Amino acid sequence: MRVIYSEDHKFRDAKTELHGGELMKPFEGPFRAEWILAAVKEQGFKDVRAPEKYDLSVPMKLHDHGYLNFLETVWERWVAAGFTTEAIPISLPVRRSYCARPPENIDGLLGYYANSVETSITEGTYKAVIAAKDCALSAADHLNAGHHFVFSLSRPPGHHAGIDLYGGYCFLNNAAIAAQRVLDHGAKKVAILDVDFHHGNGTQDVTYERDDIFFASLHGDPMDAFPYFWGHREEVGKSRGEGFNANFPMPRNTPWSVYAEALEAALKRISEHGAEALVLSLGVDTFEKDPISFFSLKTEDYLKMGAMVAGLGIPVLVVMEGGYGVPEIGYNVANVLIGLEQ
Ligand code: Q9C
Ligand code: ZN
Repeated sequence: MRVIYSEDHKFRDAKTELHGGELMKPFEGPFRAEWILAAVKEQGFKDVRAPEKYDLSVPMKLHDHGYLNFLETVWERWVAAGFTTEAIPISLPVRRSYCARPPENIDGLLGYYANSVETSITEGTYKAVIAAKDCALSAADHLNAGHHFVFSLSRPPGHHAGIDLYGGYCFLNNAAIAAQRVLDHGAKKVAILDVDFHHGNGTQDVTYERDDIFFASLHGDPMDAFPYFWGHREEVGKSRGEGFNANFPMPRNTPWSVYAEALEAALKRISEHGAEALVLSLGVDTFEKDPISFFSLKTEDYLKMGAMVAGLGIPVLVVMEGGYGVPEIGYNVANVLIGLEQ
């Protein structure tokens, strides 16, 4: 298993996250990638490589071009408006508002492109976002070159990033970008399986009307869990994408025995789709000790998760999503990789 990793993730190091009515130290920070890198190396995954550099041509196939320009320029525009703190939106388009065009004012623009407001934007954010995208694309190129398993050990994560939306610690949809690269190399059908605790609303947004990318997400029931407004079972895709989206919401304290049944069902759907390759959006915030989530998976369960996914018998590109707070996140990730290779 090749690991793709860029030090540039460290440029995403926000000081603030709006949480419980206060600005706190963010759950998503550089320490996560450092813990994960140390654990996967310790567990024997020593082939760690830096990504190649890529332009925005693949992201431009998935994301809105105005949104990409916003990500690139938001910090300078925020500073030009006289602000010195991290950028947080205060006004968002909601039910019955007209968001037909992005406002010119930076304050309005932040809200226009946000799907939630805990994700403060900082000076270095864009640089790290670009590096994460490069990790995903490099990993895809390794898969395209014939490697059966590749791990993009990147941050910030991507699965909450929609066509023209950031939030949930995400900016560019790294998993969908990797899937697109595999399609561009000649695959006709791929799948993205999202096992992060949170519904992959961004990935669902980006793939919802497509029949070449099957998307399945296993997550905390949106009645009770972020992102709240996506992830119900009845969301099955639209127009030519109808039938190519599958959501598996689950309740509090879901243990491995229940989770494994949903995973089995999702894998069956992916097989039926005829996917030639899989992008695994791997969040380990399903762990029992995760500080912001409510499933009850244990460290050894991640071995079984990897083995079940490997049972598909197709190449797997693992993209890092969430998993917070505790050093075990590194061992949980390593266990998925070990399980895949068994
Ligand atoms: N204040 C990912 O796992 N809000 N994103 C949680 C804590 C946002 C999670 C509540 C959670 C985003 C990639
Ligand atoms: Zn998550």
